Amino acid sequence: MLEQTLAIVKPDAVRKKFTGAILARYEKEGFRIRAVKMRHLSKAEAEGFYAVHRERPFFRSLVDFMVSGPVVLVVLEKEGAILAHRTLMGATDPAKAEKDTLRAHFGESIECNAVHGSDSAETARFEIPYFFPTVELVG
Ligand code: YYY
Ligand code: MG
Repeated sequence: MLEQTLAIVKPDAVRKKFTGAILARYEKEGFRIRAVKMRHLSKAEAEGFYAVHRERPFFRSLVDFMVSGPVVLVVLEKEGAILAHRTLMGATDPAKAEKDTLRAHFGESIECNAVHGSDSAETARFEIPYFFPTVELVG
């Protein structure tokens, strides 16, 4: 099934100029980039985006990190995009991420792990419109 997923190039990867390499990898792996924009998230936006984690011990630090610099927000499309992107990202902790995954290549720590990806169809249905009103999805 043709699916869409939300990807975020996180502030650590943008700072290190990995945006181009990450977007190139998406195209190489057969994803179609349906929308892309660079934004510096507000604290409220980052808190709302990660609301499912608000009781977790890492929540404050995660929000501070996500607003520490610009991010690149991307809607990717492909057959089975959600799982395919999670596989391409690798484990949350870059030290445990499978070889040749984005987090293995570009992540530096469990917090500064280079990329975000929706983890289910339900999550994608929340995350995509959170940053992209339908009208911005072109092509
Ligand atoms: O979906 P994924 O990003 O792989 O991990 P989540 O468990 O949803 O956590 C979201 C985000 O929180 C993770 O990418 C980094 C951060 N985080 C953390 O800083 N420390 C942890 N122990 C777990 C997650
Ligand atoms: Mg997650």
